[in-house]
Amino acid sequence: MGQRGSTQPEARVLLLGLDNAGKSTLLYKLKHNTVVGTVPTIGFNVEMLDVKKKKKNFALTVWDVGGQAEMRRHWRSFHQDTAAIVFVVDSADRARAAEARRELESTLKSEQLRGRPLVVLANKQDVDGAMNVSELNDDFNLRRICGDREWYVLPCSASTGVGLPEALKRIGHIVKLPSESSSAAVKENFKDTVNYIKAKSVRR
Ligand SMILES: Nc1nc2c(ncn2[C@@H]2O[C@H](COP(=O)(O)OP(=O)(O)OP(=O)(O)O)[C@@H](O)[C@H]2O)c(=O)[nH]1
Ligand SMILES: [Mg+2]
Repeated sequence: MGQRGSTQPEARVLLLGLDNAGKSTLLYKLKHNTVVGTVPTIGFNVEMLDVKKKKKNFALTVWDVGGQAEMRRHWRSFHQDTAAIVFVVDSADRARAAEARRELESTLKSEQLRGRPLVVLANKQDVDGAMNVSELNDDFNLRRICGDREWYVLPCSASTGVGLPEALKRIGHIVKLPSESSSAAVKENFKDTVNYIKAKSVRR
């Protein structure tokens, strides 16, 4: 049963990114379609968003965790039960792109996030000179750091709202609902077993 006492399925999404990337602005724009003045998040914000998948309604519980350096140490406490990761990048801040990439790369190494789908949002596209999606893709070397998980990079502006409907739709598509995750877990177990058998037979 969902947190709200309904039988509507729910999936948990983790919103991460450096401080000032625009995570909280994005969350409240999605929730209330308005730009609220934000302060750096100390701790986290959590909101539920209603989305549709295959004509069914479900709820995304979105956890927006503060991105300041001292907050990043706590990100791993939020990894458990995450159905999808959304990593927000300030595309206008080229000077911090390497720092953002390092944080994403280290996050993706988490065992609890293994195989979880990822959406990278190239935020602040309204700012002149912002990195576009293909620059970000190359700069972050996403193909390498994402491995075999499902991943996408999408442009957006949390301030203007451009790209947000597409981003939400994509997140809704990639999230595995509890019923779907159990079949994904079965497939994952199957893959592990096959790899184990292969490794054993090579050794002989
Ligand atoms: N121009 C522009 N500014 C944005 C955009 N999104 C967010 N901002 C601004 O960026 C600043 C930081 O936004 P936040 O949403 O507080 O950033 P955050 O990622 O939640 O930061 P932490 O809570 O410290 O991790 C604010 O001044 C926002 O108004 C955007 O798409 N375009
Ligand atoms: Mg914030």
